Amino acid sequence: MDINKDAIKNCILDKLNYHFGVQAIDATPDQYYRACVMIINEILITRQRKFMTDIRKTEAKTVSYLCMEFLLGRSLKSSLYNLGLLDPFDAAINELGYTLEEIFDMEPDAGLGNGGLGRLAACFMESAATLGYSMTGYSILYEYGIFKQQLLNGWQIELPDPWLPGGEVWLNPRPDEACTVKFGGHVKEEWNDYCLQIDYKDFTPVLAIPYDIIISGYQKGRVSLLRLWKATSSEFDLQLFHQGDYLKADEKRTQAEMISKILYPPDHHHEGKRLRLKQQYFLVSASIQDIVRKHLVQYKTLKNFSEKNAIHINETHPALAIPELMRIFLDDYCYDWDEAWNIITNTFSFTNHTIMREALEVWPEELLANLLPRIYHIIKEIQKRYQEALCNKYHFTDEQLKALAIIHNGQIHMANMCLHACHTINGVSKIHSSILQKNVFRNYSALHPEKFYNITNGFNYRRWLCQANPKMCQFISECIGDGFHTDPMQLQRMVMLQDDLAVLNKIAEIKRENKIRLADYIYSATKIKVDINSIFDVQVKRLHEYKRQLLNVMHILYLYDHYLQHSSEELPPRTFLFAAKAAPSYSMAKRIIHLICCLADEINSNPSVNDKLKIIYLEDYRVTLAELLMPAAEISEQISLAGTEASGTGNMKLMINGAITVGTLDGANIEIKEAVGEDNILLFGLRNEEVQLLRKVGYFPSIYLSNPAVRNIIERLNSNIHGESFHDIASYLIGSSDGIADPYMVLADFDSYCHIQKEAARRYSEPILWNKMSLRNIASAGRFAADRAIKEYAEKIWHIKTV
Ligand code: DL6
Repeated sequence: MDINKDAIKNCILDKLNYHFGVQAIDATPDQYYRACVMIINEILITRQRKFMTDIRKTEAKTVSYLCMEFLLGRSLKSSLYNLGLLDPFDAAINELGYTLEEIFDMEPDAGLGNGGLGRLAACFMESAATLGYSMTGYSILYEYGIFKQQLLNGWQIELPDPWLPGGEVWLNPRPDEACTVKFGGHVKEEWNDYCLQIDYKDFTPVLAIPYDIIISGYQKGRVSLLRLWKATSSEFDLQLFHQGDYLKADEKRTQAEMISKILYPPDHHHEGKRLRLKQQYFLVSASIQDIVRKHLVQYKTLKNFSEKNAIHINETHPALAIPELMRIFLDDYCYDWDEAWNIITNTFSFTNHTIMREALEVWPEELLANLLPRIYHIIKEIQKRYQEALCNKYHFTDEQLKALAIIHNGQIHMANMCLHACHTINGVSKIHSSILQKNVFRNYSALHPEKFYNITNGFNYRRWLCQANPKMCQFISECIGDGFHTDPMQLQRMVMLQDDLAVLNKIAEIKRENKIRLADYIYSATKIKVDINSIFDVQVKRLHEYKRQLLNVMHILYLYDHYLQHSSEELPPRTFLFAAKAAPSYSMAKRIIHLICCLADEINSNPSVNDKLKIIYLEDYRVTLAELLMPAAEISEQISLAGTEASGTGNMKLMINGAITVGTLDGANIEIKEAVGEDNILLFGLRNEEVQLLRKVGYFPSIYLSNPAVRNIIERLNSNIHGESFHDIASYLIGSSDGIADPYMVLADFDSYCHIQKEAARRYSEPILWNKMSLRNIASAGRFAADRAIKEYAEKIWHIKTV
């Protein structure tokens, strides 16, 4: 097809006619959106076939990326961009009476993820396609993505997020490739002709149906495949139905479909825990069966399985993929244990994305044994052989053995299984990888240091700069040419222009336009007018104690007090922007949201300060909102306690859009500092070693009450913020009488944070200096491209080549 404006217009008219039965004049924007997606999808399907043929012909090794989350956001704009079709679609849609922006707004965000982990997975899919690696992502087709957040009187309310009406047009169902996942029941093992026969009875079958989303690479026609599994059951009890028990007649299907109902069901109760385990096994069993099936179609043998397949376990959630592949080799293909284990250990790799203990998953032995009896047997056997090998080889103490054990104290430790079975283990920034080796996984890394790598995260800059900030992208192209679209390191050439005033002014002008765009949105969402001349100071990320939104709040309280007392002092006005969701059962995080909202109400309604200070809490933080926020941000708040944030990728996206990081030496901030140089980042706070030392000697936050500013803030929290007392947060910060003190040491970093914020204000008052810093940040962001990260995974971990 010749893809020009007229051809596209005709295709749209055809889709409207044949799929929706309407003429152009009667079609709604939603129907136009769907028609456009159908056309793109057809192009992508053709490309996928072609790419698959190339992969098959070259017998290229494929990576399967198993992850509970893929936070895609919207896909229409990015697909058009990568296919080079934005302009002809824009022209065609304009002739039909709409703008492309109006059509883009019809698309719901595919919120199939929580935050960093899921967004990283989505970025990786695009990079792999752009670079021409064969990559399939596997996850679950959640009917509801992460909840929609509403703020009601400053309290977070969670509402369901039904993304499928509107999102389903991207899905290509492949029912012919469905498979069955088995839960519960009883297993009997028998040896028969030297082969272990497994008699698995009374299990509950769940049907896994694949739905594919095709993700386009930039130019060159290559794609990645994201295969999402929907759970269902074909069992229907006609007798019960005839008897009038309609609900029971369809109960098996309802039960099965619960598995793909929502992302991360709350697990603070037994049923929630069980459902999460079901989800994890459902994902890995369906995916591993699929990988094995595809392999056999092409190679007819499993002997070369690990030469042709890399399987990546992203965070511990998909760790059951290890015993599941063992199960298939042993039970379905009669492999002996050692042969199967050898293939397994050459196939799997594992990335850890957080050092928060709660994310290192542990399952009660009894739960796993009941729900997945055969998998439990296999895990026990893995554990038995592992412990024997450890005891034969090393003289370990019981403590050391315990630390490495896969099963211990009635619990199954998924991270330990990953360490043992995977050929490589990596963290996602230099500091995080080093903490994994020296601390979290120190016992294992002492045995196998050669397995550990670092691959610092990356992000899809074609989305977060080129598409989200098109004017900046256009301007960069005018300055250095457009080679940076495929070679991000070329951004560095911008440094040559750092003393060119016209360039600096243009960067400031684009930032201002982006601020106006955001201010319009803020006004439409909140009816609050923000000052375009104020510093847009942005903290957008999940709400978690370790990310220390509370430190930001303390500084705002400090400034507020300062302005009340020295109203004439000349500091640039500031707009503090927050956006964050709290996990539904995380009460402290919800309380912090409430505090920020109360403080916002108080400050925004106080005429004596609100020309200097504003706080905006934007509800329902999601990819589409981030795409509006990042290009308008001037200060990027990356203020986690050193040693707690694995990497962060928001820090990278803000940097490439010219925001200056105010940050601790944590996660990828450290590498951002290396990239931009100390003069172009505003660092503060304790270093990781100092945090560890303070922890060792004991953190006694009440000593910081000797600082009058801290005392004032604590008094303020205890007494009244917009009519409410936050004494619980005050005692959390200074440590309560029962000895529980803020583990993330907010008060310890408060002074140095205020100091660096003053410095930020000072530099902002010198526009040339500020704009130069901004340019240096844009220019130095190339090394954080996901393209670089994916190349490193491909070379160091997966050993795959471009097709
Ligand atoms: O690696 C991606 C991203 C990091 O940038 C963040 O620093 C880290 O917090 C995040 N981790 C998770 C953990 N998810 N679980 N479970 O999202 O990963």
